[in-house]
Amino acid sequence: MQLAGRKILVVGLGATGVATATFLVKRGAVVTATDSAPEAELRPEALALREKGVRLELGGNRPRSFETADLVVISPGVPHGAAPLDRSRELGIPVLGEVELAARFIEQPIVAITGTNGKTTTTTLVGEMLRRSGMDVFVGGNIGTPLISYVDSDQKTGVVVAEISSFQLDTIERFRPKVAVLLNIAEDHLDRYPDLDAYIRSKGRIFENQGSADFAVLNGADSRVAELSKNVVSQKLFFGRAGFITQQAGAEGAVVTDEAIVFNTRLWRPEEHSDTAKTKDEAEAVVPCSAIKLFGRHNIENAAAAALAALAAGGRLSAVRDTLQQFGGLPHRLEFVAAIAGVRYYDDSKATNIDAVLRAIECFSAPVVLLLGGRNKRGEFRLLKESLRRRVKQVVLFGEAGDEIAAALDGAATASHAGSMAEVVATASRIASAGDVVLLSPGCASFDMYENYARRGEDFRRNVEKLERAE
Ligand code: UMA
Repeated sequence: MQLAGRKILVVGLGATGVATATFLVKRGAVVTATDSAPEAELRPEALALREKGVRLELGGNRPRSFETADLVVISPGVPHGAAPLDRSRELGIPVLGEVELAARFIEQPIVAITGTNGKTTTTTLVGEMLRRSGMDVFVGGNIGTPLISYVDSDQKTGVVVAEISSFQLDTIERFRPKVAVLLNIAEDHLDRYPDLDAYIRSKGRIFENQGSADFAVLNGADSRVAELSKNVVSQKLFFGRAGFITQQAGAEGAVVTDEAIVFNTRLWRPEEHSDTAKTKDEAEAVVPCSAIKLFGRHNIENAAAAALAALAAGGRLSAVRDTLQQFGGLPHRLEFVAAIAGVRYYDDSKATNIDAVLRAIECFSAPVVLLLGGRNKRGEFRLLKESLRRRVKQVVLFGEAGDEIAAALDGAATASHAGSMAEVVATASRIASAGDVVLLSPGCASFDMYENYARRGEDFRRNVEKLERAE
């Protein structure tokens, strides 16, 4: 792809825009970068682009820049249907996302992971499984480091493992992962998509450029994913919970039972360890749940998907097993914080949609005091009612959406309201008794009170630790 001398407009100056503009200007493009936020709100790295020769247009978009560029590259946070972008398209100016741009320069096989929940955990697992298999791996994308930074670094790894969001899929054209994983689809981001179908279509795009030599790892127990799988032409590997998985007869993949992941795939390659197979499980393609360190049933499903993806990408069985045995999870995802007076506190701040909250509640057999709230992404809180009645002792509501959630729950659980996180934690600790679980699984975005979900989780931890010290 020719970049030198081309007039390229970069839209959005967060992590993606900064990395994209840096890459393009180094390759000789004439780069203008624009952000709707004013200068005072941008990070120093964005402003430092001026010294690299990038023209900045801040605090709004100049329509003319969208009409005169040779190419427009947008960040995932910029809605791809925004008016100035439509104008560029009308004029025949290509509009690409950063992932599409990066992928055009990546020759290595890409393992791409998408889904509403579990993307980051699964991406991390796949990266680790391949690393332990002796492969040189780059892990990036929605997980944090933009793919374009990998291209820019001139680093050449054997494989690229990328977490890919629906926002990033909205602006692909030729992006073709060697292995594409779709973990699940639940209601999310309805503040950005016109309806759920549009979000589902976006997720399905991860497979659209694959061919018969590629692999698709699909959740066969998720009806939306199963439906999308009908149009997938690559080699399908299904995973999912026993009793729910609906796959074609003879389909390859992995079934998750209460006790284990049972694999049924030629990728298991028993010959790899036939001389060294120490246990019956190894010979029989079974990984017992007791050999998986991650907590929660949904994580066993993520583990199954990660194992299939890693094997499809050439990973070794022993590395898959070792990783599952040793990887205990990521911060702010059902992360154990402390046990105080017999009450266990968990930080699941990353749960920003209803499905993630349901998954979290299901992980505990003990009564749960659930902390819900933040900025609603048009989530349907009434869908929590049944689970709340069965498992939740009380809810503590906070943030912008507190009242709205109370109305949607309609008395399904006793609710208290609190303001700051300090009040939320203090209220929860008064309600909980020994044996209970206090679970921050807010079902909302954090932006009403925090910069991001991580800051919210850290504030929760700080307040729980204060409580611990006061004991
Ligand atoms: N902006 C505009 N015009 C707009 C909208 C935004 O100029 O219409 C500007 C904002 O003022 C801001 C910049 O764009 O300065 C932000 O761009 P961005 O939102 O794309 O943020 P980045 O920092 O580039 O981070 C993005 C992903 N963010 C989003 O998708 C919202 C990061 O995922 C990702 O790690 C990073 O690229 C690298 O690939 C975060 C995320 O929340 C973790 N993702 C969502 C999720 O996981 O649910 C999809």
